[in-house]
Amino acid sequence: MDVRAAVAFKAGDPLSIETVQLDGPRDGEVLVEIMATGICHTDAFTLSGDDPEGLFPAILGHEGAGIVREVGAGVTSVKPGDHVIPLYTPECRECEYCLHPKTNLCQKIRGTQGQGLMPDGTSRISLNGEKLHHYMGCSTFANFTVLPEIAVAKIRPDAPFEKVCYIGCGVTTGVGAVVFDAKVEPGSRVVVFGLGGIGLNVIQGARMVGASQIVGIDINEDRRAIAEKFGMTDFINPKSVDNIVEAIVDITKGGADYSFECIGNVTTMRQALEACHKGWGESIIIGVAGAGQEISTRPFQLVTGRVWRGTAFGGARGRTDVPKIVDWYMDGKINIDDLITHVMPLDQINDAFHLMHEGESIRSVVAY
Ligand code: NAD
Ligand code: DAO
Ligand code: ZN
Ligand code: ZN
Repeated sequence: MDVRAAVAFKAGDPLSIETVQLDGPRDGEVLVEIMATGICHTDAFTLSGDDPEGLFPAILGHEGAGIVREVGAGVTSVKPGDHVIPLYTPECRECEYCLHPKTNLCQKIRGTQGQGLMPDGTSRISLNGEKLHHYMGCSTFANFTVLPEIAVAKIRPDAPFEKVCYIGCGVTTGVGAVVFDAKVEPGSRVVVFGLGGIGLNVIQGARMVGASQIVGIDINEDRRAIAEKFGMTDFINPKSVDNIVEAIVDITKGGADYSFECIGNVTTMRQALEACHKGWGESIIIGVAGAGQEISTRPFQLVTGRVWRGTAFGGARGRTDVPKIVDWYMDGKINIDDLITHVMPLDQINDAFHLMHEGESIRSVVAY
């Protein structure tokens, strides 16, 4: 079938709106009509060429929501008409990782997904006979896409697509990092580096679980007001202090119980660790640093009880946890509406990248 898509032909170029050809779902796959997609920093990271796994030409996008239109042979968990959110971290419920209680990193289709292919090793997308790569197993910058059954979360039908698409990455990554991975306790002092599309969700996750102090760190002063709305109690602009680690240790009266790095900068990753409380503070890396970059600290930071860890997709098991997060939104426990600052048609998708780079948007959403 013909599909409207934004194609990334090569790193650094704007996306190009094209009519591409999409093959139907094969065994264990589903055809989904994408109704809305968010544009995440990670799409920009890949488009920039900094992503070591980036493949071109490709259809990017991994933060979507839509409706199942057709299912391939053997599909049992969803049917045409079901509303779903695509999962770049699938949940097969049978691999060694899915059966392990300490990870959400299902490995069932990891190899082919990393090669921009469906699990049978082929692509469903082409343009004038030339193969296009899938992206993160999702490719939501197209009004239809094909996904493995294990990579869709069935959600309630009354949830608005142009809001809950954000649960496909940013909301789940931020809120989940607090709830599923760090397991922040009520009364905790939390520090969040980077108040963008991820960090603001860390803030609202911390508020939801009852953190007593939530310190936000950002070089963009404009982020202060929105972060306060989401639960931030204190703000520090690193440009306004001599030593950001000392400033955090001071304001938290000894250091963070939990810090979250939501920028992707190895310098702020070190600061986030060293701003943790001696003896028990945990620093969780969410940001994705550029290819080849490395983190460092004095090992004595860890010897004296600080913990350094990371999280992908907020530790969420997609098919199980994403429908719950949709419920949290529909029940008013989390706020998505105020984070979606721009909505646009597909043919204006390049504006979303511009707004992100200028720091003018929190989340832009394409509504098909
Ligand atoms: P964003 O661009 O919306 O937000 C980043 C924020 O950091 C901005 O507000 C910016 O002003 C601030 N910032 C930049 N440099 C800073 C500095 N030196 N000190 C303080 N603040 C600074 O990005 P986002 O969408 O929130 O994504 C954040 C990171 O999370 C990215 O690296 C992205 O790739 C990553 N990510 C990770 C996962 C995961 O599962 N681990 C999922 C999604 C995104
Ligand atoms: O299982 O080895 C693996 C890879 C899992 C990838 C998880 C994604 C990590 C976060 C990247 C940013 C997502 C938008
Ligand atoms: Zn993302
Ligand atoms: Zn699995």
